[in-house]
Amino acid sequence: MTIVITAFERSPDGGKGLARDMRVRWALEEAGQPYEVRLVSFRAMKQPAHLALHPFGQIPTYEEGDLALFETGAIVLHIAGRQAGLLPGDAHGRARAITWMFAALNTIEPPILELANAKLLESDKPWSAARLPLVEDRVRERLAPLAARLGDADWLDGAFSAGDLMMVSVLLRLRASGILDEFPTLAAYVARGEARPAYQRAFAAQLAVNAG
Ligand SMILES: N[C@@H](CCC(=O)N[C@@H](CS)C(=O)NCC(=O)O)C(=O)O
Repeated sequence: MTIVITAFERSPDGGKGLARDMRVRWALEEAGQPYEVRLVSFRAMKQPAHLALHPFGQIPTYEEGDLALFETGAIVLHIAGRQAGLLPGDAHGRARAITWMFAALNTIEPPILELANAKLLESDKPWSAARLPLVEDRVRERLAPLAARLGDADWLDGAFSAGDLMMVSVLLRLRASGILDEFPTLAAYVARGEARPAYQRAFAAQLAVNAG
């Protein structure tokens, strides 16, 4: 059955891997699953046809036959659960990999999003300059224990898993801030993720949309 995901017709980052369809493309590439992409404009995302797929009018969505999903965590978990390679075979390893997916989305991503919002949406506010260092420190407070846990390992819990895919996807949005480079082992971890052939294929596909 054909898998169809949605992505930005015109991504704000020019298709450089920051829009969240990237993590779904990456998971599909890791799983060796072919997929098609339906591009949507910002206007179309808020129209009834797309809202029926995604109640919050966002991308990405995932359709496969009569199954329609939104939320990248749920989509990546669905993909990972059906193919070998993204989740360990043993039940405990699998549960730990899923825990890292939730940690990426619930613990690491929120302060990173807060930082992006502070820079993009609040820079003209009179209190912005005073608030920004506080927001940056909240990111560092999450990265320090993550770096401590990773130590000098390649991946968070043994072999590469959907937990690493999600963590790398979340962390790479930090690169432009310079904060990632304050944690060299995390910067190297992200680079390891980006070097994976499946990531490279997904990146090229996303870039091609915006280059056209
Ligand atoms: N929690 C959602 C977030 C989805 C999300 O924020 N998507 C962004 C693109 S990266 C979007 O559609 N932004 C446009 C908008 O919200 O209008 C997920 O992980 O899927």
